[in-house]
Amino acid sequence: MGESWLARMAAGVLVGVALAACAVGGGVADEVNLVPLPSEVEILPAGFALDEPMVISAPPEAAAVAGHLVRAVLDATGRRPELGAAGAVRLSLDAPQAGAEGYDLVVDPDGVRLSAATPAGLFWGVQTLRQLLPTGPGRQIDGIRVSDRPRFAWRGAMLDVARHFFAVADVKRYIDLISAYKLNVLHLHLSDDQGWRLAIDGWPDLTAVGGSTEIGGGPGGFYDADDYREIVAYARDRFVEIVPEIDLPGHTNAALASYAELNCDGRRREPYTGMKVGFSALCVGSPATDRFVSDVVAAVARLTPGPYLHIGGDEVQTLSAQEYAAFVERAQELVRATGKRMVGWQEIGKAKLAADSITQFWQTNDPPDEVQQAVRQGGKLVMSPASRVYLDMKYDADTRIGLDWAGFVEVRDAYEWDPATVVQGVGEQDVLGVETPLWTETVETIADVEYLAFPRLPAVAEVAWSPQRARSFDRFAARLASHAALWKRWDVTYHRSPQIPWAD
Ligand code: IFG
Repeated sequence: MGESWLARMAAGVLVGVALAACAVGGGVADEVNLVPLPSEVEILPAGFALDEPMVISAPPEAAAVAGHLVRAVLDATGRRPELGAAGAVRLSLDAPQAGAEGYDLVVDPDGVRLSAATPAGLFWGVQTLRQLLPTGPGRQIDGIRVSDRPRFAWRGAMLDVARHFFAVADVKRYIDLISAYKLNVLHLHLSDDQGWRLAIDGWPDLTAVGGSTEIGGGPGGFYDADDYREIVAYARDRFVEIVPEIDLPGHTNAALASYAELNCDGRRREPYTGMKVGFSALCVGSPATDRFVSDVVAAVARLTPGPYLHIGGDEVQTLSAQEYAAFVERAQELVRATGKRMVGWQEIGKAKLAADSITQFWQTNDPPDEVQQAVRQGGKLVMSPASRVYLDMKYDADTRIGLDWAGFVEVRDAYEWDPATVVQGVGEQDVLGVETPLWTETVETIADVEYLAFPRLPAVAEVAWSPQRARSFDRFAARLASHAALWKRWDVTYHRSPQIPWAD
């Protein structure tokens, strides 16, 4: 047994240790600047040269995903790949072991092979590939093998288009950015005290009056049915599900200012463009209110192909516990009659919930009784702890925009938590996923949205996608540092957090 045999054995042991390390945190997976961190990464000795025109082949069911890859390669390298039958870049749907959203990716001198069980899995694999592509022409994609599956099914962002209205183009831009980090839900907060943003057949003043205001007195705006369908289609083309929220029975001044009959005293309210919360509520129990809620739920359900309809339920300070619970239970009945699953902010835990209803945890300044009540009723949770993932929280005292009622939230705060242990009595099996809300009281432009979302949204995306045991902030920060180059190419406005060792 020569010296070389022993050396080879030692090398083999080292590689084995490295692979084991990456499975339990640190090591190989962290050497590649991928966010979210994949389940398994192996560095291969040789990569795929991009010196001749790239040809991509894909089955018909993956044609749309192949189109996204074409645009990604063009964006990165400046050269447009072709689609063909026998390409060196091959997408395939022959990996049933990848599950609903997983994928397997191999890059070596023979080319790029991306396989999944579903087009969604291929699309998430393409988002990983985007982060591996060299910038500029004529270089190579380094050799790698990735096998990746998400931890949670619901990986969401919420955009409040009620406090300040955001046009369809801005919403599409946000969908581009959240899907690049494998988020698959965009929750749109479509109504509040300051604005009603979705046209509802039979209730034209909701948008004619309720849609004409916003915080600060701007012109507001709203989506008609075609606008909303355009947003839904754009999102679904990127495997993002739109979850519409009509906030009820509180946060309803825009509706109360639109229709007198929704007010118990029969008088329309004045439009409100301030920032207070909790003061408004529908006249629950009245026939007019029941007809209103029934029409709105039916209209939103008809426009939404996805399985979820969010009815809000937060911060109702002017109803009794009984009135509130009765309203939530009626709204739940109306939502389920459309075939959708009801989602609501954590306060709905005080009502009787159907087992398929979903409760969204948010309020970290109060004890989590409502959340524990929801879990005791068999409900699943979406975790949005304000002190961790509310993107409208300031980074620090100097942040130009944002609020601070849940404290300052820097990128480390958004990263260093576990959805399965953050609330007593709530474990992994109770958690459907994670969602990062961005409330827009102080946020007026898409650049403001991007500034608050980056770098914290990629941090939350890793919490939602990656294995908990493999996550550490310092290694995440080192990986994320190189993404500034991506954000520069994508023209993303972002916060140069001192917690990230930016590469440039
Ligand atoms: N809480 C309110 C939001 C918004 C937020 C701002 C929830 C569920 C404070 N409700 O968060 O309407 O005002 O950070």
